Order: sequence, then C-alpha cells, then structure tokens
Amino acid sequence: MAAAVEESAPKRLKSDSCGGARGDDGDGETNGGPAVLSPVSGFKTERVLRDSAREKTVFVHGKMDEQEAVIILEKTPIRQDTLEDMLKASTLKLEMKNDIYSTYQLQAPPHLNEIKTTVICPATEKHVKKYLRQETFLIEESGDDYSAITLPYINSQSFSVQWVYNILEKKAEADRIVFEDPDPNVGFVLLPDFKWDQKQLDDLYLIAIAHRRDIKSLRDLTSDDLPLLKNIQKKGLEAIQKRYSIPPSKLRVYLHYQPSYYHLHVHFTSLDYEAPGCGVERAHLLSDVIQNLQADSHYYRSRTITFPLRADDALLLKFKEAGKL
Ligand code: M7G
Repeated sequence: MAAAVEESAPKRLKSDSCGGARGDDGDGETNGGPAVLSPVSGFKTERVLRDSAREKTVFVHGKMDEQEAVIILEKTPIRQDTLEDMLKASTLKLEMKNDIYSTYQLQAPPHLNEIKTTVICPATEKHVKKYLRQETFLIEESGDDYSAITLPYINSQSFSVQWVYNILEKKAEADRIVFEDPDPNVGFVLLPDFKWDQKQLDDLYLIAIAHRRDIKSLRDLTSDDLPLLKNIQKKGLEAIQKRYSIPPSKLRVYLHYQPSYYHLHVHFTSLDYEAPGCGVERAHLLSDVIQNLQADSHYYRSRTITFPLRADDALLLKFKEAGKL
C-alpha cells in the first residue's frame, strides 16, 4: 500500500503543434492549475512499443497533429489515504461467487482512478527506439574505446538536453524544484524525475542536475569533481530527508552509464523501489564513484566500463564495426 505525498496541483497544458504537449527541444512550461486540454485525445496509435501487465504500463508510438509522438500510460498505485473514499464511492460488478470467495470489477470514481501519462512530442526515432522492447547486449568499453567510438557517436547522435537547460534556467518545472544550490561549480538543482508522479513515497524518484555543463557523464569525472559530487550527495540527501522524511539509508543514489542525456545528473530513488535502470549493469552508486575517484583521479577515464545496449542502438553497430563485439 502506497504512503501518500502531499497533493500537488495538476498541470495546465499549453496548446502547440503537438496538441498541448512540449517536446524535448522546446521551451518548457511551469504552470499549475486544472488540466484544460487533452493533447492525447487526437493521438493516432501506430504501434505498441512495449507493455507490461505486471507494471501496468504501455508505451505507444503514434502521431499527434501529424507529428511523431510517444505516449507512456501507467496505472498509479492505490493510495492508503484515499482508500476509504474509493471503497465508499465505487460501484461493484460481481464476477463470481463461490463459498467465502467472490471477485468483482470495481469502478472507482475518476479522480481516484488516474493514469500517469507522459507525452513526448515531437518524438525522434531515438525516442521510439528507447522505449521499444529490445534484446540487449553487454558492451565492455575501455577508455580508448570511449575516445574512438563512443565520444564521436555521442557528439553526433545524443538526445537534446534542452529540457535540462530549461530546468537550470527556470524556464520549466521551476515550481517542482525541491532544492537548489546555485553555485556555478558545485551547485545543482534537485527535483522530481518525470517518472515519479509524487503521489506516494514508495516509488520516490528525484534527479539532481549539476549546474556545470561541461560534464557529459561518469567518463568525464576526475578527482577535481569530488567537491561537486560530495555536495550533491550531502545536500541532496539532506533536502530529501527534510522534505520527505526519508533517511539516507532508505535511498539509492546513483549515476547511469551510459546515460540517455549527456549532462551530469544523479538519480535518487527509494531503496524499496526497483527503478528502471537501477541494475548493476547500468547504475553506479554515487558513494562508490566518490571513493573510486578518491583512490584514483583517472579511474573513470581509464577503466573498462560495462553497460547494456539495445540490439538496434547505433552505438552497438559502431562497436560491432570496430570488431569489439
Ligand atoms: P538518464 O540516466 O540520462 O537516462 O536519466 P534514462 O532516461 O535512460 O534513465 C535521465 C533522467 O531524467 C531519467 O530518469 C528521466 O526519467 C528523467 N527525465 C527525462 N526528461 C526528458 C525529463 C524532464 O523533462 N523532466 C524531468 N523532471 N525529468 C526528466
């Protein structure tokens, strides 16, 4: 059963060429207030990229106003604080009854039956691939492989980080910021990841985004960056303890390698939540990263790092072409 988080106002959606949603590359929007437009009502489904009955999610590729779009629908957990209201206000349809056992279809009132919806529009081919269920392969990338294969690929192909700059410049999500240290060298912005609807703490997920724009990923870090990493660790944990009363011992704090977005950011997730991408093949605990850099300033520049790539990832092809797979 999910413990609740204080209610936050639903977002107002601005109308634009994607029927109300904003793409990765546009300006952000930060308005609160009631929802007024439904950008997904005109969505034309092309194909389901991935779905999971267990996670109650579906990732769909389609078109919105002639633009490529991806929508992600996710049934949200049942919340303890609204349970009583839900049981009182719902209608029940009996499915079967046998001795002491009976099953029903419960129809909850709409406000207690929300589906978290993420819209990416216009979506690029890379977004579509990111969400397509795919076979994955482990790559072992040496420091030299990074310079020769990965870095040129990142420079030519990576996702736009415009959404990150919008956050840092308060052009988007400013009202969602949980904590900010504005220092240009060691500062960062801490805010809810867009995977978290902030309705319950069980799946708490925040990201700390560094103000510095010159660090692409784990690979770039040296001991010179320790003050930044330690600052994110200390102040990020303090801010989460203060806002959500969750102690550091209940949080998983890590960096992804490879990340999807090449601007340094750190993931803070509830230890009890198996967040996508928290497995050993992709997540690097911030405390380990700090210790490794303390032991060897060039640890992440020189060591071989293992990570998964999807079958149709163009980077996988580059490693194949280089005879590395
Ligand atoms: P990542 O390790 O680069 O890639 O993490 P991943 O998406 O494969 O995990 C980037 C993180 O930023 C992810 O956890 C995303 O859910 C989150 N994220 C991505 N976008 C585009 C946004 C956004 O616009 N706002 C917020 N708050 N989080 C985002």
